Amino acid sequence: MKTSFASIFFVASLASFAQAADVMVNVGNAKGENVFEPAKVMAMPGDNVVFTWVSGKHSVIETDSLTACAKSAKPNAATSDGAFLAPKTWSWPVPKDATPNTKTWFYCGVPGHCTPGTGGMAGTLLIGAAGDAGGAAPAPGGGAAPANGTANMPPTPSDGAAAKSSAVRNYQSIAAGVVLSSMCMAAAYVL
Ligand SMILES: [Cu+2]
Repeated sequence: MKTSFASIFFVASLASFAQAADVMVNVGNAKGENVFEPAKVMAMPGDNVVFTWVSGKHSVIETDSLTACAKSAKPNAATSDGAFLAPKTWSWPVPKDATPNTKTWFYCGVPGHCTPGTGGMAGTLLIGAAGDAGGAAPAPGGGAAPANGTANMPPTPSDGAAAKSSAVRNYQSIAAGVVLSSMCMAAAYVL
């Protein structure tokens, strides 16, 4: 009984970290350069990579390498369906069943912006795993999935709550997430 109760909270706490996020990429920049900024991003399955045209005329097409400059062979390859002038936004929904810890790429199909074999206006999309944070890709070595999920615990509340008696703390800290956090710790222990 205790185990299942804790497990429910454990799953609930993980779910709170699994909400879809928008990962932003600029298409072109204020200097009018043919670039994606940042050119390397991480998104979780279910996130949206939101491309915002800043300058120039560009497209966004999924590709199978950083220098292929050709549409991905995947049957469901993502594409902005044409080249557009700023202002324009287009969202690439990362499939919920995308495989964590894999990469895919995107390039601009406007002639001259990406050169096969050389690259150019192209970028990398890392598919994150549980415990990763979306956004600009982390430095190499960072973002590895934790072995037991404890890295996903909410931050411990400040000292003020801890100084109170445990009975009082249990009631007062529900909003602060302490109960959720402790359930989470318990679940991590029993699972
Ligand atoms: Cu372009």
